[in-house]
Amino acid sequence: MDTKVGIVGAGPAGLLLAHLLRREGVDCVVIEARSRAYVEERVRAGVLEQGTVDLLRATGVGARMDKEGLLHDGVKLRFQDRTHRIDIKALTGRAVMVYAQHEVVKDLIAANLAAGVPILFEAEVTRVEDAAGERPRIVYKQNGAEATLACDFIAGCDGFHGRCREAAPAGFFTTYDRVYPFGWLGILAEAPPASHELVYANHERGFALQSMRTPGITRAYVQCAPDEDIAQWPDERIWAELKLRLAASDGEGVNEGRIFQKGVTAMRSFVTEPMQYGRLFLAGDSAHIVPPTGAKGLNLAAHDVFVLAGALAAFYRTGAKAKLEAYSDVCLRRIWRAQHFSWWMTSMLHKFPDVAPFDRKRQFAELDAISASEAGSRFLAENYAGHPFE
Ligand code: RFL
Ligand code: PHB
Repeated sequence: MDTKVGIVGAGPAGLLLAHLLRREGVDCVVIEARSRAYVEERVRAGVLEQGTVDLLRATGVGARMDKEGLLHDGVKLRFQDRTHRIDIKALTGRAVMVYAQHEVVKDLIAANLAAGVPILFEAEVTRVEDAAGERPRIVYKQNGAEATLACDFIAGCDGFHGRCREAAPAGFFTTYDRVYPFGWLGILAEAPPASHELVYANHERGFALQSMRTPGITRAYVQCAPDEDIAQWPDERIWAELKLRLAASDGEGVNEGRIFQKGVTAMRSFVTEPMQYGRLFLAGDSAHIVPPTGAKGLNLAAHDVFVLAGALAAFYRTGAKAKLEAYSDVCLRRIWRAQHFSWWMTSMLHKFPDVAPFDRKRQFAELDAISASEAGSRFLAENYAGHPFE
């Protein structure tokens, strides 16, 4: 089998890239290790930046998002028994959309299949061959048999644990990373969110976040150990902790309901440079990870493939390689700004183990400064809503 662009991974990065390439008339094939049902139900992100929303709308996959998603003009910071609302709309003219990542994935799978883009599910890529040559190959296993897809280009959209990065010789990529000494225990519950906007809380017992999926479903997280044993967290303990950490005399409290999903996520920052090796281009989590406090991961993946699709389309139209050669630099500038923002939000809002009293006081002073300063609040709002796609 052969194609122009072989895409490894049917997460948001791979599926959106396929969708954008198909619209440009560039043939591609997507190869995904998991089943369609698995990727369509995988619970992850929930907040789309303005730029991501605009891109989905402009390319014809925004209809269900506009119907079912929740537009948010602000977010709340809660600390030392008070709440400060960041008015994103007033400060930036922009907004964010609460719409689950797996709903975006469903919409993109449906659009790709309807347009005839092949997506091979339950096909695990075992290696990429000759990435630096003219005709690289993706080797994968499906139904117990090995098969090969020859391509002009390969897009490594296979997430943090994917295989594509290994296609470059050892030492080719430089990686930068930081592992945080905590994780998030996340839940989904049948309960209307007590606050209609997201609440990020820095509490003596640790960080907590109240988010949502629909007007009837609360998404919430509590800071925990990175390797937390979920068995130690019966539902009553989760609700008790959320109530304590999200409490404030000017707050809305927490609404309880049946918890139907629980999971623990470790937190890290990670960047691979450059994001290209020969004819292999990395995009999304395969190239970079951010801690979720800034809600940036999915949005960075969308921006990467927006740039990559434009560069590949230009190549097939005119043969010009300049945009492909600039791919890594264009993406990395936004990625590092998002790395800084995600690190900053994470550092400001979590309780670090064994934190010195001085640093705890400094954290609250920082939250106070951001809240009291229009410039400070605007900096947070601009980054949260996201800068326009270049
Ligand atoms: P994905 O989604 O991991 O998809 C990679 C796909 O590649 C497949 N794969 C392979 N396929 C074939 N052969 C192989 N050898 C393969 N190896 C892997 C995998 O099965 C998978 O389908 O990466 P992608 O597309 O780059 O998308 C990135 C996003 O998923 C991620 O950045 C976000 O979920 C991060 N994130 C958030 N991002 C936001 O923008 N806003 C948020 O509010 C937000 N909240 C979050 C988050 C991530 C979280 N977790 C669970 C890490 C909240 C959480 C709790
Ligand atoms: C979510 O709703 O899952 C969510 C929201 C905001 C974040 C991270 C996750 O920063």
